[in-house]
Amino acid sequence: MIIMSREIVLIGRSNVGKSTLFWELTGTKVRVGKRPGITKYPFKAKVGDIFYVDMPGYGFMLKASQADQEKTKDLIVQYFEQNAEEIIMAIQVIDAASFLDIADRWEGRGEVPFEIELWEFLVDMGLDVVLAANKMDRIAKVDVDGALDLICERLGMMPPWTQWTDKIAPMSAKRGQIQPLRSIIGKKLSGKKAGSDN
Ligand SMILES: Nc1nc2c(ncn2[C@@H]2O[C@H](COP(=O)(O)OP(=O)(O)OP(=O)(O)O)[C@@H](O)[C@H]2O)c(=O)[nH]1
Ligand SMILES: [Mg+2]
Repeated sequence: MIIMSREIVLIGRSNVGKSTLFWELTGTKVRVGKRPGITKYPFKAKVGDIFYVDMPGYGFMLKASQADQEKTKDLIVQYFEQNAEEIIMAIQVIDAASFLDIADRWEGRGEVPFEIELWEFLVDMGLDVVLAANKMDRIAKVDVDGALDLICERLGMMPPWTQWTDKIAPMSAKRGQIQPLRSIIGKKLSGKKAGSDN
């Protein structure tokens, strides 16, 4: 019998806090930076029998050429295609405080925001995708539910977001406030063993 490794992959735009979250989840330090484009290669750490994978961020990068950005996109897509069988969950991390502005800007230019394209790509692959709505500390308390409703709607889920607490985990990785995500991961790991069908 082949025992496959099981992976939980962190993915998202540059500078949203993937590596900060990775540290919270695994206790493994990877470089965290004020500038985007800090993580260059998929980086793995094992917790129990699960590999967590920190991916490079896509999107705006200082000093990165258009070609480099395309390379990062390709790397991400390829990673998911080549490792689809091992990946039990994809955690798409966003900066909840700037997600809507960035999406509006892209749509204003007539483009599909890449964060939305990526979400749909992962869902279409049949992966279990969870949204880590990070940097919630930067959103005023009174605006939190409204912002999460809009984000959830943008990703094709019917608001209110509170219907989707198995898919959307508000958090502040920097402050170590990631309980909703821990609970989603916990449920996933207790409900499913390696090699099961879905
Ligand atoms: N305010 C706030 N800042 C955060 C939070 N999480 C991470 N950051 C900050 O965001 C910046 C980027 O964090 P990283 O973890 O390096 O982001 P990344 O997504 O791994 O970036 P790349 O590797 O470039 O793709 C750092 O300055 C972090 O301290 C958060 O919850 N709130
Ligand atoms: Mg990183």
